[in-house]
Amino acid sequence: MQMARVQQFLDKLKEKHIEQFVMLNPKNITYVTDFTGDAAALLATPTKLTLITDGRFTEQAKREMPKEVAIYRWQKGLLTDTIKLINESGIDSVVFEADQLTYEQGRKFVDGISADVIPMTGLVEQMRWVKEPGELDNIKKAVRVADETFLYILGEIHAGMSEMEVSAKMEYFMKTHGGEGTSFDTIVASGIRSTFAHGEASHKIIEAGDILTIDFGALVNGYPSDMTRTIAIGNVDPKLEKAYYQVLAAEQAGIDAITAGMTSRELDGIIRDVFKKDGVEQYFIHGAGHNIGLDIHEGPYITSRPGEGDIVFKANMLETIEPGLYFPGLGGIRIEDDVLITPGKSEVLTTAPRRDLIKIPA
Ligand SMILES: [Mn+2]
Repeated sequence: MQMARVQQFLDKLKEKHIEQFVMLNPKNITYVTDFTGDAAALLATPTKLTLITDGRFTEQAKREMPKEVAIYRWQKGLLTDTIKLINESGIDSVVFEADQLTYEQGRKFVDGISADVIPMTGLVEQMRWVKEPGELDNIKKAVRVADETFLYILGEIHAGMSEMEVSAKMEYFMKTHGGEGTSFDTIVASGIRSTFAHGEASHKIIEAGDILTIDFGALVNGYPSDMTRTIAIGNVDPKLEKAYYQVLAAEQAGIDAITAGMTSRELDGIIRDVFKKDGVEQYFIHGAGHNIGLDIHEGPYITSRPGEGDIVFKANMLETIEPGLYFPGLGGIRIEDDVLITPGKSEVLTTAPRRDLIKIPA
């Protein structure tokens, strides 16, 4: 299967008339070659692929990559040897992933190469947008682990426990139930901390009357899931309880609408309109969702931003839909599910309960 991915990439180089391409984004390198280490560069011409890396990774690279990809162990430094190989190849122009280098590295790279140097971003990233069956299998497994983790943690959470204990228990569960890690540091934000849309677990003690947002995911074969649930510890402020159902309605509107052929902007509008009708749109302070793949956040994003908003969704993209409302000084609500786009009615992969605000007896 992986040789097909290599071929797809080489075809892309031919189609774009790229003489030589320097891949520096580790996830892009994983996508094309299956190599999962970091600290590497992939030098590609339409007929030859060379992975440049160091002694820590040569054995791993041999095992992971198709044998058609040559391995070059650098002597002086990753960037220095990459520049040397480019200069020795005698080509006239080289395209490189410009968003992967610091200013200093970029200057060294451009100054050191005798051929024309052309910065480019997004070529491989866009190849990654639509998921292949093997990728979808991994994401579905990662979603299943996250679903099980949520049901498990519901039985564990109680007032008096710290956010950190909740996240530690969840992460232990994920790693012992089919996950190899977490998609990102687990967010457990209780009470007033739930207004931090990305409040990673702290040592705060969860108390009766807290609203609690949990945003997490499991990693399976390098692919993540991403889910958010908000629950209550006993009775919470009625404004928050009301907001739960407003967020749920906005999310459901997005889930019902998302389909292949629609633009990101259209979907963004449908989700935001639910909040506008209720007059609460100013409390929705982040994006409405994103594609997931080797990176937890990938394009296309659900957005009305110029350019990005015009992107048309395709079947087998995997978008999260994750509206939220955050009231300063009070608390925040977010609900997030992973949705597989199809030409018809899209498929919600996550199954953890969300129809009613779950209240843990305090
Ligand atoms: Mn997300």
